Amino acid sequence: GLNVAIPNKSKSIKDYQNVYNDIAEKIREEDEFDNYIGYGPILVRIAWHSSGTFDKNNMTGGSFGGTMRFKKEINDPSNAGLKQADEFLAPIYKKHSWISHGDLYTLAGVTAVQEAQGPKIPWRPGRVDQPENTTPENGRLPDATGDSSYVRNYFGRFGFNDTEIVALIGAHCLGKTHLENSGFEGPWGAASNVFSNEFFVNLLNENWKLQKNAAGNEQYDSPKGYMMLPADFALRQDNKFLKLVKAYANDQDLFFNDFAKAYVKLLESGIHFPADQKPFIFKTLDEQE
Ligand code: CCH
Repeated sequence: GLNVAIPNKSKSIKDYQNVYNDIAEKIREEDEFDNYIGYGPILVRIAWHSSGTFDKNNMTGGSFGGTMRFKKEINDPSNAGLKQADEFLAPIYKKHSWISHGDLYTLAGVTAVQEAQGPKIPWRPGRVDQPENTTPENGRLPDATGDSSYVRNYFGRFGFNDTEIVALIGAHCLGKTHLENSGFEGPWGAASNVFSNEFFVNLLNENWKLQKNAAGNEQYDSPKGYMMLPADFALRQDNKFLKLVKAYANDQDLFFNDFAKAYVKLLESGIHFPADQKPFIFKTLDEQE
């Protein structure tokens, strides 16, 4: 059934801003991770994958129960590489052990977007750790070889429309694919630790060539060394998706606005928040200096 958020009454925005700050400072300190991309992208990915198990048809999965902390979920082949995000967060959890895992994973994803110069992401606490037997089965995350109808159908499981789908995949401005994790290799652009509309600009403007990579999987490669997954390239191959790709390539503010709304919805999938629970908007480290 629908999970009802239970915000911790003894905690205020200050307590969560402290967790935010500890995550943000650790991102800054450990900037050498993944050849100086840093931990931001992998934290966005763990927030999305802990939410991306949601299925509105039977109201299971999602970020509420924090089940990414269990072996069965972190060892899902789709989550390859995310152990490093979990390990990054372990000392943060140790220091603030009053926080639930679902709140921690999603707050880390919010911190990472904001600290990478992305939009403000309003965030609400109240997820509650659930026992291991509530861990969703493996295989609920998307297949990177999918075409446009696969991608539209996949995100239909969350109730997302075309705008939300295209905006969310714009998070691929961050980070890279790793052959050893996913069987794909390379970054989507030049600034892998800056949140921007670069994914859409590159998707439209680069000279893409479908090639087999070292793992034998087909991916789109550009002369500048960028890549696109087949499921990314699908956004060019469908007229409704393409219209949105062009809009975001031309207008970063529009992308930031639509991304923030869709990301909040993703991170809150399957959770009912009390009507009077106002979201928190955190300050970046820069804004606090
Ligand atoms: Fe993604 N993503 N993603 N993705 N993703 C990968 C990496 C990142 C798909 C496949 C992959 C979203 C949607 C999709 C990030 C955020 C989001 C990788 C490489 C694959 C494969 C993993 C590796 O090799 O390490 C597919 C398919 C879809 C949908 O169709 C959404 C939605 C988000 C967030 C809102 C981020 C960030 C990364 C980079 C991680 C890193 O380690 O650098």
